[in-house]
Amino acid sequence: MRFTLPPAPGFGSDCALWVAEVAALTQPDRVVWYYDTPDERAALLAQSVTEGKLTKLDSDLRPGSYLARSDAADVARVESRTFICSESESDAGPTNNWRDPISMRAELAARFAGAMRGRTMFVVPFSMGVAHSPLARFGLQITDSAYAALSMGVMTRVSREVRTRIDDGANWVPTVHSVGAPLTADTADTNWPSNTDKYIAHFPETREVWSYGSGYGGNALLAKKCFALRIASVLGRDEGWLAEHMLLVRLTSPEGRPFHIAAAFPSACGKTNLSMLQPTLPGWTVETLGDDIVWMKPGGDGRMWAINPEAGFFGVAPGTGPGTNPVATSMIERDTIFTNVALTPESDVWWEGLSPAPAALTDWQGQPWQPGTDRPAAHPNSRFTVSAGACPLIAEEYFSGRAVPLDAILFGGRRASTTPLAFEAYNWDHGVFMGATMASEQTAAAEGTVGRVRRDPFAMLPFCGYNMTDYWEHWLKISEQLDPDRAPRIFQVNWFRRGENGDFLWPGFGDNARVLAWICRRVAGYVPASPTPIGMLPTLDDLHVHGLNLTDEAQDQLLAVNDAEWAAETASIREWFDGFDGHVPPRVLEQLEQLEHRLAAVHEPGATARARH
Ligand code: OXD
Ligand code: MN
Repeated sequence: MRFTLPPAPGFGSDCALWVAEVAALTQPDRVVWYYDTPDERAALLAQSVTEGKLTKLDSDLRPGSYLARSDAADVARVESRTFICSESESDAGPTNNWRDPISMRAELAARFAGAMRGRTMFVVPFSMGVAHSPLARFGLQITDSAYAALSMGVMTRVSREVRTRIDDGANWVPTVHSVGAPLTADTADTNWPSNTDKYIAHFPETREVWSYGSGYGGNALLAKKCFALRIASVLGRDEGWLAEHMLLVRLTSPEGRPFHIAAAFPSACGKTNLSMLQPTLPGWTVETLGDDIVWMKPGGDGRMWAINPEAGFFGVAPGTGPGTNPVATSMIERDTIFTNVALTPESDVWWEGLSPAPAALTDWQGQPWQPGTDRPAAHPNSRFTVSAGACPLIAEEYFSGRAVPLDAILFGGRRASTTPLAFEAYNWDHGVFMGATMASEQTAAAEGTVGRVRRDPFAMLPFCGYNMTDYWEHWLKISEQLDPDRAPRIFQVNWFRRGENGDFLWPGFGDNARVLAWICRRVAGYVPASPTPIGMLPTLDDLHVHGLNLTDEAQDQLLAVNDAEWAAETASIREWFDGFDGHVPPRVLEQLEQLEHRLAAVHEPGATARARH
C-alpha cells in the first residue's frame, strides 16, 4: 500500500484537520493536546517515571528534577541525516543535504505510516517569543515522545492561548516528530525508543518539518534548530530579517550604559557560559537574554533589534561547574531535566567538571563507574533542560518580550592558532566576510570527528535552511536597512588560542568580560584600535589584563597576527570558496582580495601595517 504525507496545511489554515490527517497516517492509540499546565506537566512527568523513561532525582538534593538516559546510538544531532527539501537543489546549496521534496515526502510517508502505533500522539502548540510580541511566531509540534513534549514545555512558550490564536487564523509552522518505534502486542517499550533509520527533513517552501527516528535534542525538539533556525532563516530571507545561532547578553558599564551583544559560536563553544558571565572587571554587570538563538530585524530607526525566541536552555552539562559557570550551576539546582549525565548513589546528578568525582557512580549508560574508569561518566554531549526564568541573571525582556537594540555582533570559534583574542571588522562587509569564513574545531554536539577544524560560517553550517552563499548575500543586503552609524559593529573573538605546550593562553570565563568591555568601549568611541591586515586590534593594556599574570608567551601571542598562519588561512579560504562554484558574493570575494592585499603590503619596502579599507 502507498501512503502520502498530509499536504502542508498552509499559513492560517485549520490545525485540527491537519492533526487528524497526521493521526490517520501515524495511527497512535490516542491523541492528546498538551498545553504544559502545571497539572498536565506533573501527570506526564509521573507517567514517564512509571514507564521507566525518566528517573526522579532526590527531592532534597535536586528538587523537581529528572534524569533521562538515551539510547547509546542516539546522543547528538545527526547532520548526515538532516535534509533541506527545497524544490530546487540550488536553493539548498552545497553545504546542505538536498532531497527532492516529492520523493522525500514518499519516503517519509512510508516511515510515518503506523509509526505511532501503541503510543500517545501529543499535539503541542507553542510560541517562539512572548506570544504578543510582534517578532513572535507560532508552531505546532506533534510528537510521540513524552520527553519531547515535556522538553518543549521548557524550551518554548506552550499554551492554550497559542492554540486559540491559531484557531483564530494566526500563521503557524507545522512540525511532526516520531521516534519511529511503534509498539505492537509483542514489542516491549524501552526507556528511550528510537530507530537506527533517521530523517530530520525540512520543507522550506511549505515551512514544514518532519523528523523521524531520533529522540535527542535538536533532532526532536523541533522548535529549536529545525524551526527557529532552518525554517526561520528562510522566513527571514523572504521577509527581511535574520535567524541566527547566537547568544544574547546585556552588559552595563560602570557608568550605567547598557550595551547589547549577540555572539555566534558553533555548538558547545561556550555560548551558555558567555551569556551568564560574571565579570571580573569591577563595575560591569551582565544580564542574560539568550544562549543559543537570536532573531533580529532592522527597525525603522536604522538599528538592529533582537529577541531570543526560546524560553529555556538546553545546555551542555560537562564543563559546567561552580568555577566555569556559577550562574548556570545554581540555575540547574532544581526543576531541570538532565539527559545522559551520571547518577550518584544519593540520586543526584554528576558530570565531568561539576565537582571532584564521587567514589562511585552510575554512568550515562546505566553502568557502574569509579574514578579512573577509562570512559567519561557523563556523555560529552549530555545536557540540562531548564527554564530561562530560572536563571538568576535573566533580563526583564524574558517576561515582556521586548526586543533589544544590538550594539555589537561577535563571531568566534575554537582555534588553537591563527585567530587573535579579539579584533574588529573595518566595516559591515568585512564583518560579513569574518562571519562567512569562521572556522572551529568540531565538538561532540554533532556526530563527526571531535577536534577537526571545519569552516562553520556564522556558526550556521548545520542550521542555514537555504543556500549558504545566498545567506551571505542576505547579510550584505540587510545592511541597506541599517543606519551605518547605528548598525551593530562586528568583531571576531577567540578564547581558545593555545601555547607551545598546548595550554590555553587566555583564562576565559569571567575574564572574557575584559574583551567585552573593550568591545563596548569601541562602540562608545572611547578607545582607539590598531589597524592590522586582519582588522582593528586592541592592545593588552586596552584589555585591562593587569593582575591576570599572563605568561610571557601569552602576552606575545594572544594578539599576534602570524604571517605564515594567515598565508595558510587565506589559501584555505580561497580553496573553500572555490567549492561554491562561483556563487560567493562579489562583495565577500572582494574582502578576501583586500585581506590578501593587506597581508602582502606589510612586506612591501617602506610599508606600515596600516590597512587599506
Ligand atoms: C545545540 C547545538 O544544542 O547547537 O544548541 O547543538
Ligand atoms: Mn546551538
